[in-house]
Amino acid sequence: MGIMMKIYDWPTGPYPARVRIALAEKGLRSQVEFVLVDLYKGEHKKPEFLAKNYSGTLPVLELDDGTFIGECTAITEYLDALDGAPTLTGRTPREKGVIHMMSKRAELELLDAISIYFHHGTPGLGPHVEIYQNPEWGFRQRDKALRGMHYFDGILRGQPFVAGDAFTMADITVIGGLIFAGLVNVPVPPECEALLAWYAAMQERPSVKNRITMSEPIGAS
Ligand code: GTS
Repeated sequence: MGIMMKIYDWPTGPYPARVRIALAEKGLRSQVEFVLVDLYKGEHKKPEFLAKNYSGTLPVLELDDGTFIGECTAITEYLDALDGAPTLTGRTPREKGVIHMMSKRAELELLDAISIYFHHGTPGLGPHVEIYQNPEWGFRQRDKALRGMHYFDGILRGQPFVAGDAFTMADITVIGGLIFAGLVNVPVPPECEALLAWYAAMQERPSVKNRITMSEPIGAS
């Protein structure tokens, strides 16, 4: 018995991956039902979905009281707070501040930049969904993401995780960025050795490794 939540999601998507990883880290998989929203059909831009999330993006969490929570950061904060023992978003004011900063920085400098590259510098989700594209903006954002990779490499040369000594939401956000970078063929530059080593270790974490298959019915083999 537990709270039943719905997550509107796209199983292989980099942003949905962030919430899938958080769910697994918190042991909440059994309390969630995944609802597929087809990005390539533009289902996330239809009025029915926009009523759930004005921004027209995935993932979205629906609580059993009908509340919708969009934004990976907000969803992760909610999930992490549920058991009263936060592990991903910080316990002390200092931890919370640093983790939030580094996660936001991972969005601004890496994940969101790669996402803009995908939507503007590549065919993205196709002509039905990408109604405005600005390739120059897209390529600039790809360059920004490459600079971001160097920034996080520098961080990881000095500490084991993105926000310090422990795995947190900030690591999950960088993982999302590198998943997206992999999908759009923007590899981590080979000189970013610390980032590459960290990412190799992250990919061995069960929450990261099993994130796509986790939406299969529990007990399915
Ligand atoms: N700021 C949002 C968040 O953090 O939740 C961004 C979410 C986002 O961009 N999600 C992607 C999306 O809905 C999903 S995926 O690309 O990772 O699968 N993209 C569709 C679109 O048209 O922007």
